[in-house]
Amino acid sequence: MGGGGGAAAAMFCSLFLLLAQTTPFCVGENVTYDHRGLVVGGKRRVLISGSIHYMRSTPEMWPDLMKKSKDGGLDAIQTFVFWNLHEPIRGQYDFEGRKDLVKFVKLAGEAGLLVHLRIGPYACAEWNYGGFPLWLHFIPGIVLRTDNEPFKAEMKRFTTKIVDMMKQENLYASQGGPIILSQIENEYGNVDSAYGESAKTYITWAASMATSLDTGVPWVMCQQSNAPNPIINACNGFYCDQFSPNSVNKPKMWTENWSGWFSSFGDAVPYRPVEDIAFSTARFYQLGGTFQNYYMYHGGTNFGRTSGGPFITTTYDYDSPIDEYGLLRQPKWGHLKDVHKAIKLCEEALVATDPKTTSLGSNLEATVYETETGLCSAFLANVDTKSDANVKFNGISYHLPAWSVSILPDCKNVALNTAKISSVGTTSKFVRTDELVSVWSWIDEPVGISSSSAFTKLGLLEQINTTADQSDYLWYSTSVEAKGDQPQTVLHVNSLGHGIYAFVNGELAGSRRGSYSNPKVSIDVPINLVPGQNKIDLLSLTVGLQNYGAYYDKVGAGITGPVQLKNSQNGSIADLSLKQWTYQIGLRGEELGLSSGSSSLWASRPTLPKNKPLIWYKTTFDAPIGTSPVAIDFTGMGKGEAWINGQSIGRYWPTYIVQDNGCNDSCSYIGSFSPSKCMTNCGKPTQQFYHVPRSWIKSSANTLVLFEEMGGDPTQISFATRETGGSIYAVQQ
Ligand SMILES: *[C@@H]1O[C@H](CO)[C@@H](O)[C@H](O)[C@H]1NC(C)=O
Ligand SMILES: *[C@@H]1O[C@H](CO)[C@@H](O)[C@H](O)[C@H]1NC(C)=O
Ligand SMILES: *[C@@H]1O[C@H](CO)[C@@H](O)[C@H](O)[C@H]1NC(C)=O
Ligand SMILES: *[C@@H]1O[C@H](CO)[C@@H](O)[C@H](O)[C@H]1NC(C)=O
Ligand SMILES: *[C@H]1O[C@H](CO)[C@@H](O)[C@H](O)[C@H]1NC(C)=O
Repeated sequence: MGGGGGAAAAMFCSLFLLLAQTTPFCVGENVTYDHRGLVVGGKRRVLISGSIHYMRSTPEMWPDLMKKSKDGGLDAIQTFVFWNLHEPIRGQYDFEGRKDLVKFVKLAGEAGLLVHLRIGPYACAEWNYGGFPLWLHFIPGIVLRTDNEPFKAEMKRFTTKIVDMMKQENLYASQGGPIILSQIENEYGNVDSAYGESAKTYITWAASMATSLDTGVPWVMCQQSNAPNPIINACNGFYCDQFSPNSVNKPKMWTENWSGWFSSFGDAVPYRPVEDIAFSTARFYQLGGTFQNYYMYHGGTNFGRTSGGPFITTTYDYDSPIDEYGLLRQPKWGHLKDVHKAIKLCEEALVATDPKTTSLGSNLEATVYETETGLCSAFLANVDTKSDANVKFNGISYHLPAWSVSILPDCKNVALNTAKISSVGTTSKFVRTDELVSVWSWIDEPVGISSSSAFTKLGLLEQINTTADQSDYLWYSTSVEAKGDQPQTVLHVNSLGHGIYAFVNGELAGSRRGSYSNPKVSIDVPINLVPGQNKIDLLSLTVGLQNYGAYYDKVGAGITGPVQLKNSQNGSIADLSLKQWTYQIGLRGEELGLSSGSSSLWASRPTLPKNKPLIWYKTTFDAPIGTSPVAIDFTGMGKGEAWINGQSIGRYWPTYIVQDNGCNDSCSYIGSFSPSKCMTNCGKPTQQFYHVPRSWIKSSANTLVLFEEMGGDPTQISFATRETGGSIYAVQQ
C-alpha cells in the first residue's frame, strides 16, 4: 500500500490504543500463517474466537457483547456477511442500523478484539435462503454455487464490494485494522460431489478470485479438504481434534465449534453441557490446534423473516455462552473463560513447537509442547467415557475424571481440568412484568383474493418462484361447481410446504404444518359442498427458506399438487390441479402496511375476536420499567408475526408443542455429543418468549401489531424481563 494509506492505518492504530487500553496486534502488517498458526503482527498466535452475527442483535447491544466477549477471554469475533440483507434489490445496498458492518467491525477493534470476516457469500447459518438474495434465482441461466458464469459474476461483485468497503475504512490488519482473516464459500465440501466436475473448477476459481482481492490477510474455506493454496482449509463441528489441514504448511484451524445447536419450531431445544465444550476445546489445542471459534458465542435473534431452515425458530440462542438477550449464560461463560485463561498460559510453548503425544494407558494421553529453551506446557486427557483415572506424569500423580483434559502450563501444575467447574455465576430467568395490554383493536384479513394485483393462471404455481419471498403467504383460489346433493367429499391437497390453511366457502376446513425434518405437507379434509359454485381458497405459507444442502435453492415450496376432490372411498371425483387458479401474493394487511400501526383502518370495535383465524391485532403499551432485556410471552396466541413500533421481532408460534419424549434436563457431558443427546422443552412450546430489543421501545405509547393466522387470544399475552439471579416470579429458565 502507498505511504498515505500507511499513515491513515497508523492513526487508526493509535485510536485503537487509546480506546482499548490494550491493543491486540496493532501493526499494519500482513497476516500470514505457517504450520503452527496465524502470524499476526509478526508473531505466531494461539487464538480463541467466537461468532456473533451483527444482524442478530442491535447496534445498541454490540458494545456490551464485545466487552463480554473480551472479558470471556476471546481474541476474535467471527461473523458472516449476509448478502440478502445488504443487497435486497440487485444493485441497491443497505448498510444501515443492524446492517452496519463497518460499525460492528470498528467496535470489535475498539474492544481490543480481532475479526474473522466470513464473506461467503454463501453463509448457511440457519439464515433465510442461506444468505443469498432471492433475485439471484431469477437471473437467466444461473446455477448457484458452481462453475457458472452468471453466478460467479455476482459472487465476485458482492465479495469485492465488501472487501473494498473494509479496505476503505482501513479495517484489515494489513492496514492496522482488526480483520485478521476472511472466508470464501462455506462448507461446500459437504455437498460438492452433487455438483460434479464443476465443483472443482468453481473452488479453484473462488480461491483465486478471493486471493486476487489483495487483503493482506489469509482466507479460509471450511470443510473443504481440497482448498487450493494459499487458502487454509478449516474444520467445523462438535470436535475437531482429529482434523488435519491439507498441507503441512497450514495451521490447524477450527472455524465452528458448535457451542450448542439451533432449534426449530416443533422440535425439542438442544443444549450442550459446558464440560463437553471445554473438553473439545482443550483437546483441539492439545492436538496441535491454534485457532478455534465458538459457533455461536452469542447467537441472538432471527428478527423479521430472516430465519431459514425451514422452521428455524425466531430465537437463535444456540445455548451460547452469552444468551439471546445479551446476558451471561452461567456456568458456560465463566468456565470457558477459565479454559481460555489456562490455554493462554500455554501460548508461548504452543506456538514454538509441535506437540508430542504419548499414551498413559487405555484412553489416556499426555501431550507435551517442550522447547530446547525450556518452555514446557502439557495436556493430560482421559477420553474414556466410563472411568475416572489416576495417571503418573513426570513422576507426579494426577486425577483425571472421565472425558476430561487437565491443562498444565508449566508441565507440572494443573491450571484447570475441563470437568471441574470452579466459576460461579447465576443463570438468567424470565420474570413476568405488570405491564398490561388490555385495549386491542383489530382488522380482519379477508379469506381468499382481495387484492387488485391478483392474477390468474392455468395450473398450480410453485410458491418461491411466484412470491420471490416478498411474503410468507400465497393464496391459491378456485371454485368448483357441485350438482345437486353431493355425498361427503374429501379435499386432498399436496404441497412442498411449509403449511396450508384450506378454506371452503369462506370457512376454515382444515390446516396442516410441516417441520424442519419434513417440510412437505398434504391434507385430506372432509368438506361439504353446496349445490352450485363452491369457493376453495388455499393459503400456503413458508416458514423461512431452506439454507443448506446441494441445490437447496431449488427445493421449492407451495401447493404444486395434486389438488383433488375425492369421495369417501378415496375415489377421485375431480382433479383441480390443472384448473384455472387465481393467485394473490401476500396479505391485504401487508399491502396496506398494517404492521406500522398507523393505518386509519384501525379502530376499536365492540367484540374482540378470539381464536379466529386471519386477524390483525393492535395495542399500545408502556416499556417495562428498568433496563433489563424485554421479551413477550406469546402464550395464548397461535402462529403469526409481531411488530413493535413497526419493526418485526419475528415469527411467533407458541402452539407448536414439542413431542413429550427424548428430553433430559440433566444430560451427562460424558461421551460424544450430538444435538439429540441433550434436549429440553419436551411437551412445551419450542419457543414461548420472544426478544423485544430495548432500543426499539420508548417509555410509553409503544405500538404492538400482530398478524395471527390460526387463531389466538391476544389478551393472554404478557411481557417479561430477562433477569440475572432468579426470582420467585421466575416462570422459565
Ligand atoms: C501484503 O499483502 C498484499 C496484498 O496481498 C501484497 O500485495 C503485499 O505484497 C504484501 N506485503 C508483504 C510485505 O508481503
Ligand atoms: C422456478 O422457475 C424456474 C424457471 O421457470 C424453473 O426452472 C424451476 O424449476 C422453478 N422452481 C421450482 C421449485 O419449481
Ligand atoms: C386415501 O388415500 C390416501 C393416500 O392416497 C391415504 O393416505 C388415505 O389413508 C386414504 N384414505 C382412505 C379412507 O382410504
Ligand atoms: C438423563 O440423564 C441422566 C444423567 O446422564 C441419566 O442418568 C438418565 O438416565 C437420563 N434419562 C433419560 C430419560 O435419558
Ligand atoms: C467440535 O467439538 C466436538 C467435541 O469436542 C468434536 O467431537 C467435534 O468433532 C468438533 N467438531 C468438528 C467439526 O471437529
